[in-house]
Parts: sequence; C-alpha cells; structure tokens
Amino acid sequence: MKWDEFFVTGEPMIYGAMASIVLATIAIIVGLTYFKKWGYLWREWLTTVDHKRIGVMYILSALIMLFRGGVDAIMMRFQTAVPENTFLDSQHYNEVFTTHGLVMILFMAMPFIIGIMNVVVPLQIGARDVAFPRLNAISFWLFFFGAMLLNLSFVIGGSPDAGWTAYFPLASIEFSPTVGNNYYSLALQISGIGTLLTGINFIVTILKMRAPGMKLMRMPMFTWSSLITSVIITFAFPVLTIALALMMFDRIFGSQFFTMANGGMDMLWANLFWVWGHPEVYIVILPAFGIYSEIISTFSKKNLYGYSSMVWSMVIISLLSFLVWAHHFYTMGQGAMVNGFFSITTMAISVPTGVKIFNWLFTMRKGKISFTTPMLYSLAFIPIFTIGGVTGVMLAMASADYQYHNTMFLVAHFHYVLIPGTVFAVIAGFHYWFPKVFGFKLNDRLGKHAFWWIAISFNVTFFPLFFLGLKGMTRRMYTYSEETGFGPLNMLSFVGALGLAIGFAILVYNIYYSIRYSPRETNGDPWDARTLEWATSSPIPAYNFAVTPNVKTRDALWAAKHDNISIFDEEIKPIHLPSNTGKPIILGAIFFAFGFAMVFSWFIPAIIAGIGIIIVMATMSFDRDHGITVSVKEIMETEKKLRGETL
Ligand code: HEM
Ligand SMILES: [Cu+2]
Repeated sequence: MKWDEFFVTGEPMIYGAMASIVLATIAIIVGLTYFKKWGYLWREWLTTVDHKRIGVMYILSALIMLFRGGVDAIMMRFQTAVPENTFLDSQHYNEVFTTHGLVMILFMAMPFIIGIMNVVVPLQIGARDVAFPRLNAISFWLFFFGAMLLNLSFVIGGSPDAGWTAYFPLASIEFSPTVGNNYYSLALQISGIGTLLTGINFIVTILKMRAPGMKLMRMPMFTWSSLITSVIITFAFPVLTIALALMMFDRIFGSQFFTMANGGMDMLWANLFWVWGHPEVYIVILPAFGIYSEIISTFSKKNLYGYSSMVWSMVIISLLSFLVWAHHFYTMGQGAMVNGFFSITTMAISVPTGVKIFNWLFTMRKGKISFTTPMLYSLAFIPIFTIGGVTGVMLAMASADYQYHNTMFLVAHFHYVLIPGTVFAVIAGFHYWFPKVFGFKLNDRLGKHAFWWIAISFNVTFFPLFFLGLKGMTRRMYTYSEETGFGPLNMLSFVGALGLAIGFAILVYNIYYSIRYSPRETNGDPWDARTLEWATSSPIPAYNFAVTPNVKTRDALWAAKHDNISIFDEEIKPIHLPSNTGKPIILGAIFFAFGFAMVFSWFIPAIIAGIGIIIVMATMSFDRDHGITVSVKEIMETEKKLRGETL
C-alpha cells in the first residue's frame, strides 16, 4: 500500500483536521509534562476501577464525541443549505452522514447513558461499586479504543461510507472498496464487546448488590430503567457481534454471507442489523425515561405517579423492541402478511409509551414545580418527544411508509425521538447529578440560556425536514437543483443547526464557568431529592456510603427527611475496596492495535496482537488483588471533611 492511499489526502479540510489533531496531542502531552500530571492521571483515572470515575470518563468521551458528531451535522446542513452546493462532494457527504450516525448513536448517546448509569446506579441501590469493578474498567477501555479506531478512519484509510446501517451489497468490498467499512466492522465490534460486558455487569449489580431492604419494587426508577436496558443489551449485542463478524469475513477474507451471488443473502444483513438496531434505540431511550422520572418527581416534590405501571410499561417496551425490526424495510419486498405483523407490533409500542407520558404529567399535577435547568429539559421533552412518537406511528403504517420511507420525513422523525428522548435526557441528567459528583452546581442562569437556544433551535432545525420529506426530498441526498424548491426550508434548517451549536457552546462554557465560580455545596442533597444517591456527601467518597444503608420504603431519603425513617442505623466498620489496575487500558490498547492491523489485512501483526490479548487476559485471571481496606478512623475523618466540619 502506498502512503497516499494510507493517509487520506487531497482536501484542505482534512489537512486542517490532521494538523489540529497533532497540535492538540502535543499540547496535551506538553501540558501534562509541564504540570507534572502524568502520575496523577495514571494513578487516579486511567487505572481506576471506581464506578464514579469510570462514569466521568464515559461522559467526558461522550461530550467529545458529541462535538465530533455535531461538526459532521453542521457540515451536512451547510452542504444542503443551498441548491447545487459544492462544499462536499458526494463521496465525502456519504462519509459524513455515515460517521455522524455512528458516532452519535454508538459513541455519544450510548456511552453518555452508560456513564450516567455508572455514576448513579450503585449509589441509588446503596452499593459500594458495581459487581465487577475490573470488568467495568475493561468495558470502558474497549468502548474508548473502539471509538478511537473509528475516528482514526478519518485521517488514515478513509471513513466508512455506506450509512450507519451499512446495508449490503452497498457495504461489500465490491461496492465500497476502501477500508472504511473494515473500520466499521472492527471498531463497532471492539466497543460492542465492551457494551455487552457492561450489560452483564449491571444486571448482576442490580440483582445482587442492593442494600438490605431495597426490594425490586422499591428501586428508584432510573435503576429500574438501567436494569431493563442491561437485559436488552445482553440479548441484542450478541446479534451485532455475529453480524459484524460475518461482515468482517465477507470484506477481509472473501466469504459470501451477504453477497448477492454464491448463496449469499443481502437481506440477512438488514435483518441482523435491525434485530440489534431497534433494541439499540431503546437502549438509549429507556434510561432517558428513568432520568426524566427522577427529575420530574424531584422537582415536583411528589412521588412518581404510577410506579408499577412505569416498571411494567418498560418491561413491555423491552419485549416489543425485539419484535419490530422489519419496520425498517417494509419496502424491501417481504409481503403483506409480514408487513402487517410488524405494523401492529410497532404501533403497539406507543401504548406503554403513552402510559409513561401520562404518568409524568400526573406526577406534576398539583406538584410544587421548580423550574430548574434539568426540569426545563424534562418539560420540553414531553411535547417534542410526542411529536416524534406520533410521526413514528405514521411511519409504522406499512402502506403509508411507501411514501415516507427514506425521505427527510424519516430523518425528522428519528431526530425528534433521539434528541429530546436521549440528548435532552443526558443533558438534564448531567445538570442534575453534576453537584453529586463534583460538589457544586452548574450555573442555572447559563444553563437556562443554553436550554432555550437548544430547545428552540432544535425545532427550527428539524421541523422543516418533515415538510421537505413530504415534498419528496430523499434522505442522504448530497445536493439538489434549484427547481425542486427545497432550498428555503433547508436554509432554515441550517440556521437552526447553527443555533444548536451556540446552545452547546453555552453549555460547555457553563462547565468552565461553574468550575471557577460556582459556590461549593456543603450538603450532599442540593435539590432536596428523594433517592439514596443524595444521602451520601458530595463529592462522593471512594467508598460511597460510610455505612451500608437500610432501606425500608421507596424514596428512602425523602422518607428519612420527612417521616423520620432512618437509613443509616449501623455502626461504621472498615471498608474493603478493590485496588486500581493498569491492565484494562493495556487490554484496550492491544485491541485497538489488533483492530487497526485487521483493517489493513496485516495478519502477522494482528496475530501478535491477538496473542497479546490472550496473555493480558490470562494474567488478569491470575491476579491476586487483596484490595485496600479503609479503616474506621479514616472513614470518620473523610466524612467530617466532606461535610465541611473542621477536624
Ligand atoms: C445536533 C444536531 C444534529 C443535526 C443538525 C443532525 C443532522 C443530521 C443530518 C443532516 C443527517 C443526514 C440526513 C441525510 O442527508 O440523510 C443526519 C443523519 C443521522 N443522524 Fe443526525 N443530527 C443531529 C444530531 C443527531 C443525534 C443526537 C443523533 C443520535 C443520537 C443523530 C443520529 C443520526 C442518524 C442515525 C442519522 C442517519 C445516518 C445515516 O443515514 O446513515 N443525529 N443527522
Ligand atoms: Cu426500529
């Protein structure tokens, strides 16, 4: 392979990006060396097995990926803002919408959700950590290096270009001959293994690590949503694993699973992809429902209306999510009976979802609502998500879908579901739990500024797309002629996208501003909240709770505050914690090397990396970790310090 094939060349924008990546890397290395922070970074973060820190690293990575996916989005909106634009050519546009979709779903939405799960779930159930802290670190590093591998395709070898759905035969070596889709198959595989491990870890954590008295039906709703999501992950991700493995065989070893000839079947890919893909959208939406449930009940000062119907509706949604996958290809010729079946199952999902919407409304009814930033996102979510849901039911009708399929109407629909459903939720959760993790709130005034920019601009960006779709503008169209009349609405949408960018910039500025100026909390419960995570101090000590809580009711902290039902009635005992380990990050790095070698079919390095993976895993299983023990004296001192008392 020649150098100019190896590095992506030819476009000033790419050189600019390469230069900024190199400069940023140099700046980080110089900065860390100058401030002598390497040791700190390694000891406290890169080798950590603490669920809170792993959660923070997930969220930080997700924010960076939101930036990357957002730049892709702005480029697309800029390209289509006016007819016959030549900013991006067709190939480049294909790459941009592909990486945008992949990055947003797999490397932004899901890790953001998993990051919040990591921070919050062990605290909500009164546990010291997740069930398998080291496995948790492996999960994070596999996700992280998978994401980095996909991002590398931008400068080395070229990005995948067959859509985030990578339909065959389009994604086959014949029609997509660059290494882009090799990256797809390997990067998603590596991070997907990490996600699967997370699913297993959280099922065990929630089932086995709950504090005494925390019966299943006493769990906070976010924990319920995380449990159900983890079950979906555990059933859905193996399908993706298989699909990606077959894709890799087709593309790298010349097998014919998904080809049109030699007994291959292209629709097999579409089916496997969506058997994972539709549950995937519920993986990012159910925890969001959990986040909204916590926020709405906290800021309405009321318990969640219809608790058990909330749980059951999520269970039903999770089951149905596995029975709707063919609604993504009604038009691909499977016949009326099959389409009819999938139409009905799809529409059925709107019933439990509607139940949840009404429950949130009833939770607020007669409540004392405080309009904080997280609450504003939750309030905006309800009507906007409902528009997404209603247009979803429109798309669910198979015969009508022949009109809407693969138009901008669909693009508008799924952004109306994903942005209020997931992005607003993670931002709301970020504002809500931020003081728990760091010990100070994000500034509310800046938070509200960002909120209004984001909520209004969102609608300006995506509402026009419904009409463009109905007028016949297809999805993934890189340009159009003046006569189509698509120009003005696309321009409006571009303006909206700029507004979104401003909103996110304010959000990021708010983080910086609040780190510098926000008053520090001395109380672990700044929102007067209801659930256990607020019962410990902020910032949270490494061991979470000085003594294991005893749970006697739902909303245990609220009951402790208002009905004097105590949570902590045990004595302080020494606490045992696992010690840090560098092996997960090393394992992730070797997986990265393996993936990179496979992308270019360098089999000898790939085999060496494969052996490396086995060696690291083997040494990990022989590790004897005696952990560390925190003594009673240390616990007492930490607790006093965190509560602002002088020793
Ligand atoms: C932040 C503002 C966003 C804007 C302005 C935006 C814009 C767009 C545009 C213009 C397209 C391509 C339309 C086409 O030509 O087919 C697109 C596709 C897509 N977007 Fe977004 N998007 C945004 C956020 C998100 C988020 C947060 C997610 C997911 C959580 C997401 C997921 C997707 C997916 C899955 C596709 C389909 C990619 C494909 O066709 O393969 N987007 N978006
Ligand atoms: Cu679906």
